[in-house]
Amino acid sequence: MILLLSELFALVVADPLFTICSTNYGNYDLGSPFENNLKHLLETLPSITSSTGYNNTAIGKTPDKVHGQALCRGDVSSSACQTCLRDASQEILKNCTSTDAIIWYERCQIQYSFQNMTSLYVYAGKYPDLDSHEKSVSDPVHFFDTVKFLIDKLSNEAAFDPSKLMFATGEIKFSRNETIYGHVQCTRDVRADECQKCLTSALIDLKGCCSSHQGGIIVSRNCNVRFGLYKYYNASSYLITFPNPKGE
Ligand SMILES: *[C@@H]1O[C@H](CO)[C@@H](O)[C@H](O)[C@H]1NC(C)=O
Ligand SMILES: *[C@@H]1O[C@H](CO)[C@@H](O)[C@H](O)[C@H]1NC(C)=O
Ligand SMILES: *[C@@H]1O[C@H](CO)[C@@H](O)[C@H](O)[C@H]1NC(C)=O
Ligand SMILES: *[C@@H]1O[C@H](CO)[C@@H](O)[C@H](O)[C@H]1NC(C)=O
Ligand SMILES: CC(=O)N[C@H]1CO[C@H](CO)[C@@H](O)[C@@H]1O
Repeated sequence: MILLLSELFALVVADPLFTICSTNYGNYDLGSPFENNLKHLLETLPSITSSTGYNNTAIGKTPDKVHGQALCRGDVSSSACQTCLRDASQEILKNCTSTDAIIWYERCQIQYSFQNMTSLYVYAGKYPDLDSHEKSVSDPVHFFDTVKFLIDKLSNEAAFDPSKLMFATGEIKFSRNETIYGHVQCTRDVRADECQKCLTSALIDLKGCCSSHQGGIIVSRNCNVRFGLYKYYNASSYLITFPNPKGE
């Protein structure tokens, strides 16, 4: 059983959760200066990002300038971060020929664009396929109330506690034998209020896809949210207690 779970986990880790090759701005030409700048950028991002888990940079001159941004999940070691970003770089280059694209993995994400995305803030949540494979819960209303309580608390922490670098994990007891684990994260180029707004929208999407499931993930350009019944992250997290229902 343990082997099966870890095999499943390894599979999940290796595949992208979701890819968007934007169809809004056209494609770059093969062999063009844009493509060369993009390749250079994707080679650079993993090494400049892995020690802090976040970076953004730009390479080249307008109109061939390419902006890029990379983020690793906050609990991921610098070597695992680098490995994930290298895979992501290769995959996005292979998979997309658009001038704007983003790819999410379980442990990291990379985006690039012809435009500076630091000044763009747009929420567009996506449900990875993984979500549909989660089992159902027997008491969805109470279950999702508990998830919401956890994610709201973590969202406040990630957005407004600067020491967290926009990443928070936590766990909450649901029943005698079930604990819900969760994390939230924003890209560090957004303001605290934008981070919170992004996570609020993601929580609404999470309810839409996954409120009756044992786990769920929402990814978007500037923030990600996830919960599940097992501890999928690699950080110590503290137990959050749900307020006494009679006191509500
Ligand atoms: C991004 O990378 C550059 C070049 O290595 C480095 O000087 C900068 O401090 C990094 N930024 C962050 C936020 O880590
Ligand atoms: C998880 O933490 C352990 C101990 O700190 C570390 O050796 C390992 O590389 C980490 N795994 C990931 C995926 O970061
Ligand atoms: C992108 O926009 C941000 C915010 O407006 C700015 O601070 C940053 O310098 C810009 N980056 C580049 C490479 O132009
Ligand atoms: C917890 O216990 C309930 C009822 O005893 C059972 O249906 C459920 O599968 C258990 N959950 C886990 C995660 O073991
Ligand atoms: C060119 C290419 O491989 N495109 C694929 C990129 O990934 C998305 C999402 O997995 C697919 O829908 C595309 O067909």
